[in-house]
Amino acid sequence: MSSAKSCLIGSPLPNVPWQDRPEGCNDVMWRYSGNPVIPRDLIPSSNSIFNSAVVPFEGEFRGVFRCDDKRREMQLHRGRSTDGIKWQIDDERLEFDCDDPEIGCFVYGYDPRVCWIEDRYYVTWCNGYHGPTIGIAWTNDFETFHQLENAYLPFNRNGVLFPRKIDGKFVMYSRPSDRGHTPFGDIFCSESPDMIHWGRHRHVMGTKGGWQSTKIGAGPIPIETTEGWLVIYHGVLTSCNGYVYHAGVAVADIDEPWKVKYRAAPDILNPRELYECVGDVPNIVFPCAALCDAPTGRIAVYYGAADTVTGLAFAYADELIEFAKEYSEL
Ligand code: BMA
Repeated sequence: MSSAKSCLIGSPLPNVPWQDRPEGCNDVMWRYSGNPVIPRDLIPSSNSIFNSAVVPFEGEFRGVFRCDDKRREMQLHRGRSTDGIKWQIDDERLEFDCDDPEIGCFVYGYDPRVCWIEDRYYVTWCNGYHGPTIGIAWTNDFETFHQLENAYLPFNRNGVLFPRKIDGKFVMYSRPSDRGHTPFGDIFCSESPDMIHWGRHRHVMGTKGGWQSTKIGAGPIPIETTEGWLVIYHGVLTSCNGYVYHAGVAVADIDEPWKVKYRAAPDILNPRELYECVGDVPNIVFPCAALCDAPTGRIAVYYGAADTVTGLAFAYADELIEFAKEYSEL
C-alpha cells in the first residue's frame, strides 16, 4: 500500500527511514531488518541506549536519547543522524540551562520525547525531583536547551506533548505513577496556556484486558490525521515472570483529545525478537518517537527494546487507523 494521499496531516518527510513490509508478513507494524538500530555500546559511557526520541531537523535528524551510564545512572544525551539509521550520540550528557537552580539541579532523566510546536522543539522527560515527574525544556538548535518548570507534582511519567495547540492551549498526555515500578496507571490529558501551568486534567483511558491489563502510558507524539489523533502507546501485563511491555494503537478526538474514538484490543508490537526478550529488563518494547511522511502515510517508530537497545519499526498511518477501527473495544 502506498496511496498518493494518506490520512496523515503534516509535512512531507521524503527521507523517512523505511523498509517495505516483508513478504509473507501480515502484521500492521513490522521491524527494520537491521535492528537494533542503536546498539547499547554506541558511546563509551553507556550501559544501554533505549526509550529515546528523534525528530526531523534541517533535512537531517536529531534526537534526545536515554543512555543509562555504566554506573547505571539514567542520563539524557543528544544525537544526530543524516538518515535516521546511523546515529552519532554525544558521549557527554545533555546539560540544561535553567533560571532556577532548584529545578535545574539534574538528578536523573529518562524516557524523553521531543515535539516541534510552532517555533521550537520541546523536550519532555521523566525528571527526578523528589521522585519522578515530567521535566520540560526547549531548544531551537539542539545546542542549547532551556529548562522550564516541571509540569506536575511527583509522581508522573510518560509526558507526551501534542504537536500543536488545541483551542489555544498546549496539551499533554501523562501517566500519574508512583516512586517505584508502578503497578497501575491510566493516561490523562492536561492543558496549559504557557507551558508552565498545567490543569484541566481529563482522564483519557485506563487499563483493559490482556497486554494492557496492568498499566498504560503514551508513546510517541500523537500524530494528526483526518480521523483524529493517532495515538501509539504502551501497555503492560504482569506475567509470572514480571512486567511485559507491548505497543498498541488508539484514535483520539481531534478537538477533545481526552475522548478516545477507537482503541484496538490486540497489540501492534510485542516482544518476541531476541533483543526485545533478552537484556537488562527482558520482554519490553517501549515506543517513544515516530517520524511521519504525510504524502505516503509512512510512519517509522523508534522503540526501546529490553531496556537495552533501540529498535525501529514501520507502519502505514491508514492501516493503523483501520486496525484501530476494525478491532476497537472501548
Ligand atoms: C518503566 C520505565 C521505562 C522502562 C520500563 C521497563 O517504569 O522505567 O523506562 O522501559 O519501566 O523497565
